[in-house]
Amino acid sequence: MPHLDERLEHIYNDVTRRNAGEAEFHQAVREVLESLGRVVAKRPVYAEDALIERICEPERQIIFRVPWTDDKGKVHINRGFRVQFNSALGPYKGGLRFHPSVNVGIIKFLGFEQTFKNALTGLPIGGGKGGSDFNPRDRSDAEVMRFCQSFMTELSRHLGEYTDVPAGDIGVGAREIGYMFGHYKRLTNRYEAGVLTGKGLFYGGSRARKEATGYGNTYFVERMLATRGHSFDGKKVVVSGSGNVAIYTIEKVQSFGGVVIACSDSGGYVVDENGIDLNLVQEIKEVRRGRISEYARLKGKGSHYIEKGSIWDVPCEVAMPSATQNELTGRDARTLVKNGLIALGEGANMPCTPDAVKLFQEAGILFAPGKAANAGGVATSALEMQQNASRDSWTFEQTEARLAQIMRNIHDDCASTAEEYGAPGDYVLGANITGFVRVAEAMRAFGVI
Ligand code: NDP
Ligand code: 2IT
Repeated sequence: MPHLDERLEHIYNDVTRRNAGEAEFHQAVREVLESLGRVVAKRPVYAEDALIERICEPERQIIFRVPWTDDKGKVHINRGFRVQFNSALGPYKGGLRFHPSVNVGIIKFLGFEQTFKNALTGLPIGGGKGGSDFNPRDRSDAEVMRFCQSFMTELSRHLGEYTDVPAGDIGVGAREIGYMFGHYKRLTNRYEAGVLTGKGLFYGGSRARKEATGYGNTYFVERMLATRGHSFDGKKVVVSGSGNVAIYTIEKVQSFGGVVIACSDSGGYVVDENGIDLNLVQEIKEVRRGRISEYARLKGKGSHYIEKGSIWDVPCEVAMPSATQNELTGRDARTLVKNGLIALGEGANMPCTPDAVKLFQEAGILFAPGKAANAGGVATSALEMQQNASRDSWTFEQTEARLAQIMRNIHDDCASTAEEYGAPGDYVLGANITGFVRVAEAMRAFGVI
């Protein structure tokens, strides 16, 4: 592991000791601390008053029981989480993840990342994350509804448009947000549209929110490619996952002339040398909630499905991991570099392991970290909050134009910070320092809180 500045080493040791066993949280904190060495060297004031220690400690962590009844009348218990990480810049803001792997360490890593990501958007939102170890796969709509209602019965006590504003993440899309918003409204007897984002367009949702994360990552990578005179046009692109982020990444990359040749789900990956047929992916995954393995069977000629295995074995010039954390390892990075990778944009949160990131950077690959590259989703959530607060509704074009501008700004802010701190082209350093300084300055203004 790279060396930590001696002023920061004890912070990392304390985080690992006080959050024992939370490997993903340790990983996310470590990466930020590695970037902050240059900050405390240049501006020692940031090492004072336990400022960094406070930023590494969530403001509040809520864990609760979620009982619900399945269609056969059997009672199940899941665990619900909301980690309200940092509210220096605005109400806690961040998604809810429903996946069997969810635990407090995963929610904490996501909340920590979210704090810096949200700061990078330049919009007034703090950082938070939540979710449950509930598995929505193969559950009926009625079961998902009962689960969401039970989850919201407890979570509602902790939310509010000025307090904490959740949205979707893995396993939480428009269906779940609808059930949760309906239940919140009933419990509180308030039509508080700005309490959740990712809502349906008929009841306060924003146009382009659904598309925003994938579009945003594509805008970011396009601008990053341009720094070396490249574009998506004609490039072979691999996008992992086939959920919300992956689908709208594929759409935007294709519109920029890129050829997306593979996508995946947790069962395996599909390769289509003619370019992935997005309508078919949407039909299988969004409409039928099926498995990506069906793609090759339905498409036939030119496509094939590989069960398990690594999608990163597929040669490409641009990689856009959009499934989950640590899905791309050091081995995968070596393969990608050997196969001629030029650029990578993290659509998922922390999809590349630390050794993979190091390999990419040493090989001179353009590498966009998730907290910058996937910030378009939460940025558009903040635009949804703006529309709700002003009781307005913008056109798709208006909203997408704002999103594109925000992504350009994030790219340029990260690039100029990296340069200022003596590491041109290092978007990891640029993102971590830019996000950190914005949160740190607000916290310093508030005194010791
Ligand atoms: P979805 O639930 O819509 O899709 C998730 C996709 O990733 C599915 O294809 C799923 O496969 C796959 N996947 C999930 N877990 C695993 C796993 N353990 N191993 C392999 N594949 C897995 O989620 P999103 O598209 O919303 O989220 C994807 C990533 O993007 C996450 O890291 C999320 O935190 C991040 N993100 C999401 C934003 C948003 O606005 N939604 C914003 C910013 C980041 P399967 O169908 O088999 O489960
Ligand atoms: O990881 C993320 O940024 C999200 N899941 C979106 C959060 C949001 O509040 O829109």
